[in-house]
Amino acid sequence: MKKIIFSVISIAAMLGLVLFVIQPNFSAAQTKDDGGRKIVVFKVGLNDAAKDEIVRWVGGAKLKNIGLIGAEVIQIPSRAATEKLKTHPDIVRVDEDVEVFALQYREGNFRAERITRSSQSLPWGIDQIDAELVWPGGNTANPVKVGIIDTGISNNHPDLTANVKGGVNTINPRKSWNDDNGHGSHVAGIVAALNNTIGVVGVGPAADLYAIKALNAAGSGYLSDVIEGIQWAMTNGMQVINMSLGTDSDIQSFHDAVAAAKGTGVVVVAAAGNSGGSVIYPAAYPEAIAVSATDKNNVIASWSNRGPEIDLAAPGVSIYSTYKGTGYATLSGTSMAAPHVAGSVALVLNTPVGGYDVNLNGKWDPDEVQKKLQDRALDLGKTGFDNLYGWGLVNAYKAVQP
Ligand SMILES: [Ca+2]
Ligand SMILES: [Ca+2]
Ligand SMILES: [Ca+2]
Ligand SMILES: [Ca+2]
Repeated sequence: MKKIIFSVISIAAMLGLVLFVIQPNFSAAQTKDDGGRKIVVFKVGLNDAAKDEIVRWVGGAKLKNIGLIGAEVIQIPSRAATEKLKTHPDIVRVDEDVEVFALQYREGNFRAERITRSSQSLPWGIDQIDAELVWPGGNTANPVKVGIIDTGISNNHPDLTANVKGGVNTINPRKSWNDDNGHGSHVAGIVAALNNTIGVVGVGPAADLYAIKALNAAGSGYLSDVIEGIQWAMTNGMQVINMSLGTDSDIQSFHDAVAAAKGTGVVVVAAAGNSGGSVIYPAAYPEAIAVSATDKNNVIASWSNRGPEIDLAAPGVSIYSTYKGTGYATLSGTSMAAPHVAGSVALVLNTPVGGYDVNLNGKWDPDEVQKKLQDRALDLGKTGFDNLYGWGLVNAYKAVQP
């Protein structure tokens, strides 16, 4: 009798555990998995004809290939078709093609404050991380290639265009990578606005910028277009990728793409998010350098995301930089913090690797760059690593010293 009661309790306990584990995912699937765009990962080695046949089998329409992760983006007509697709033995996974967002912090009455100044000013963030102390030594991040995966970069900005060497529009490859929002141009200017007599100056004012337009005029886009942007960056020799964008959803395809980029030596920098909560994706992936946002007093912004995934902090409150067209604007967000780090990465890549060459291959690898930036950062908050500032405020000048 005792034994039977025990088994009943055990089974009940097991059922409870199973329900507990399954339920969160199940409810998420119910609300989101109703057809629409999916990132469909096929078994390795499957040929195109076989893939096409599977897509037809569920009444889907192929939108694009993402070879980097062995996937296709497919428009699926219904939830039932998605479930059917998942049962096919040649399908590894069906991921949601979630929406990703530019991480600009929008206050109550948000309006990009546009001011055009007659002479060049040194933005406070560039000064705070001591980038301006690096340039007199001859290091202006030239010709390090930095890919800005964002809303594009202005194609006619007098403070940017000499550094913009190319780009792509992954939303529609027949269309321009020109910025129709302003966010991407702002991020690009923080990395590498020109050191001349107008406007602003970036962290690495002679870095080569590449506009990878994956977000639309409203500052949002499909994850698949961002992943295609990562693929483009790898194919075109980017050394650094800045992603001032993110999503709350942890999608395996996104993680795989970021890991693949890092695996080929690309340094991936990402904004932590602006909800004041935990770090979002891709910043939360261990393969990305996650950046939180600080103000002029080196205090974390109340809205900056935080957590054990934060690697570094950088200026992100009231940052003046280039904007769409020929404009300038003051914006806030972890979107503005990440490019201070991406620019610092570009400066470090232009120095000898020296003692940081842990794997002794004679060149910088992403972990080595990150380690040096962390070692040379200004510790803030609690002594040593903490969840608000990571290893501290990035310092470009200290990071380029031997
Ligand atoms: Ca300074
Ligand atoms: Ca300038
Ligand atoms: Ca190395
Ligand atoms: Ca600290």
